[in-house]
Amino acid sequence: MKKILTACTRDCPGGCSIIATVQDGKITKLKGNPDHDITDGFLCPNTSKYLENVQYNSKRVLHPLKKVNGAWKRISWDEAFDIMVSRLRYTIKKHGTESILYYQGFGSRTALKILNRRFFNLLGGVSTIYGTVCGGIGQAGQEMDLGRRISHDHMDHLNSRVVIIWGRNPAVTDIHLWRILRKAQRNGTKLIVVDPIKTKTARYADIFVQPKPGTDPYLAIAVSKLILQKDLADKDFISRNTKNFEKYLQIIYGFSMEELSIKCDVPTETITELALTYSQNKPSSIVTGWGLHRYMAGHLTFRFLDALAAITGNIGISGGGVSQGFEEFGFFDGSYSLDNLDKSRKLPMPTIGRAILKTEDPPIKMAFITSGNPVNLSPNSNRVKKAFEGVDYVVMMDHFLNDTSDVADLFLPATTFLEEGDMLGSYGHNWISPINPVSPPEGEAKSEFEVFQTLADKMGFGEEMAGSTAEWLEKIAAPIADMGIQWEDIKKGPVNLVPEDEIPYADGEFLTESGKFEFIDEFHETSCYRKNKDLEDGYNLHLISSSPEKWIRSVVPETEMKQGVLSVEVSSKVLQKLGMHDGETAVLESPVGELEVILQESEGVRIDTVKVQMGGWMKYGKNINVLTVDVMSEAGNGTPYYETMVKIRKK
Ligand SMILES: Nc1nc2c(c(=O)[nH]1)N[C@H]1C(S)=C(S)[C@@H](COP(=O)(O)OP(=O)(O)OC[C@H]3O[C@@H](n4cnc5c(=O)[nH]c(N)nc54)[C@H](O)[C@@H]3O)O[C@H]1N2
Ligand SMILES: Nc1nc2c(c(=O)[nH]1)N[C@H]1C(S)=C(S)[C@@H](COP(=O)(O)OP(=O)(O)OC[C@H]3O[C@@H](n4cnc5c(=O)[nH]c(N)nc54)[C@H](O)[C@@H]3O)O[C@H]1N2
Ligand SMILES: [Mo]
Repeated sequence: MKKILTACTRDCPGGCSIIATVQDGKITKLKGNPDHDITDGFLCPNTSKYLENVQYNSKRVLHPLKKVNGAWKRISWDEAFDIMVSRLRYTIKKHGTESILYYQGFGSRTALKILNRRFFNLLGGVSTIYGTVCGGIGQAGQEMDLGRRISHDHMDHLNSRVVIIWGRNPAVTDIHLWRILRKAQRNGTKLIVVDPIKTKTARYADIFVQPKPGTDPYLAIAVSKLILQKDLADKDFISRNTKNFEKYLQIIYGFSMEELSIKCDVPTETITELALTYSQNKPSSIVTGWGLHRYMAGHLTFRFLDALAAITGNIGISGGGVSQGFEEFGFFDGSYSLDNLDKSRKLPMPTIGRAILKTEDPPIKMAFITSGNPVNLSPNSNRVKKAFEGVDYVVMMDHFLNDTSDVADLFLPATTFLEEGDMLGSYGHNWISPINPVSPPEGEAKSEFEVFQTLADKMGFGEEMAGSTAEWLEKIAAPIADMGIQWEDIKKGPVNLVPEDEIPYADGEFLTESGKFEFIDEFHETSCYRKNKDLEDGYNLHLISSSPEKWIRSVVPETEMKQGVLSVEVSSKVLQKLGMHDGETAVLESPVGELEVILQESEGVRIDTVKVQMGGWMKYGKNINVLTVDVMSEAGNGTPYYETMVKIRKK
């Protein structure tokens, strides 16, 4: 029996350090590493089941496959490489390198993935993607106020007297953060949850606030206005550290309390309770989630939350802050991607379907997709599917034949993190963890690193990609070595690269042009995607499609995917109005698509909202993204999934 230290590379802020047990060549157990403050010796229910759901799942593909007359046929790696090389050569000769699209998803974000883009840049600069289907919108907002998004270490929330969990559901999506927040609560910290849905997290809240979706800017303005009116603001902080305060005041005094309360549909008593609790129990922190990013003008929510923290002097102090996410590649030398050569054309990730369809000179003729399931998870899935169907040749690398494989021509079996050597940063904290191979690859699976190295060899620029994993990781980790931690040390165990007690902006030096905290100084109320038109057309319910508890995004084991239709949670009042009942099959319709669903009565959902789980597969009729609208956010090149309005009709 052997125990090997490694890390979980799944798309989750946890970035857990893992101890894997191997017995007779088989991995028998995954356990959380106790020597990691955040992982704290335990794993989420998802990764605890990784061995049966992914690693040894009978549906995992372990050999290259080629599509022949619509059916997958097993081929050898030699044949797979021959196909890729001849396709690449032909496509480049006929249409130029930019007719090739490289789409890198979020299924695994490890250090070596930087080299995938190196391959495509060396190839001559293909089309790649910009923007994001995940965060981005919030970063843009916080950069305007603070210069850079820097979050407090999770451990610092233990120093808060109040934590507002705003648009996040850590009880489901980040149980390691959740455990820390619950510990704070047991020590006397008040937990406030702001979410249009009464989530699992909300059920533990001391105060739960349930605004109308997408109206958080108004709620934040209302709370700030009350704090200022009651003279509870931190005047010192405002005068010493901020810019644009007068203009900000003009914005917030442009609304009456009643007007704001109506806009966000939160009673003034609740706004008062929120304002008093937050401002009178300093230090107070705001922990924001991805639910806030998924709106056209989501950056404004972040700007008004930053402003709320600034007027109360909750910035730059322990237990304060407006925390969001961390930079998973922030400590690595990303220049090895050669993206800085900027030779490539970029297509927008949030509207990838539309972009592929309209791109000319040259059009997209070949696509490579790694660690992503764009046909399932990009908005307006039907359009994305049609777009990839129109591409002559699609190569994908994954573990499973998911919705994207329906549009692929060649499938390459990827190794899992348990079969690879690599290094992991996290978007949920500042720890770096080693990834060590726990067992040899199952079947003929190969790592992305090996595939792109081999392909580079065959395309004639092998020496530019040559080197062992250790050699590349050492190069990529050079910025960490400059901090005094060598790659050899990282191999031994996880390290936190920013001390827990290092508080963002404690020195009052902001990274903005003025060096001060810059309040939002202009606010236009037009930032809603065609909502008025949607309402006229009878689409009167907000569609919130949030993270599933049992799975990570679309990584649902097909062995578990039940036939049947997607459940939609609706309020009993909506059912009454429609003359429909719990358990009834209905049609959910949006301006871009429709889906047969089963209605599930839920008191946790507002009367203007419906809630579903994302990640269900299209081929099982369960993909909610056939309804979501594909538009680009106003700032941050993000994806406003939750701007989609829907209606329910009888089947
Ligand atoms: N189990 C599990 N864990 C995951 C994932 C998974 O698929 N499964 N996915 C991972 C990924 S990729 C990410 S990005 C993170 C996301 O982590 P979270 O941000 O915690 O999760 P979400 O479910 O995306 O949405 C957060 C909450 O925002 C709320 N919300 C929606 N609209 C609004 C609004 O207008 N105002 C407010 N105040 N709240 C709103 C939703 O109701 C939801 O409860 O989770 C990661 N962790
Ligand atoms: N309606 C709706 N849609 C959403 C969201 C929402 O809230 N609502 N949230 C969005 C968010 S936050 C995100 S992050 C995106 C996620 O979008 P994607 O990144 O496209 O989605 P995943 O389901 O995580 O797909 C990752 C794929 O990578 C594969 N994979 C995992 N590990 C590896 C590996 O090591 N190598 C290779 N080659 N493949 C691997 C998995 O099997 C899976 O098929 O979805 C977005 N889509
Ligand atoms: Mo995400």
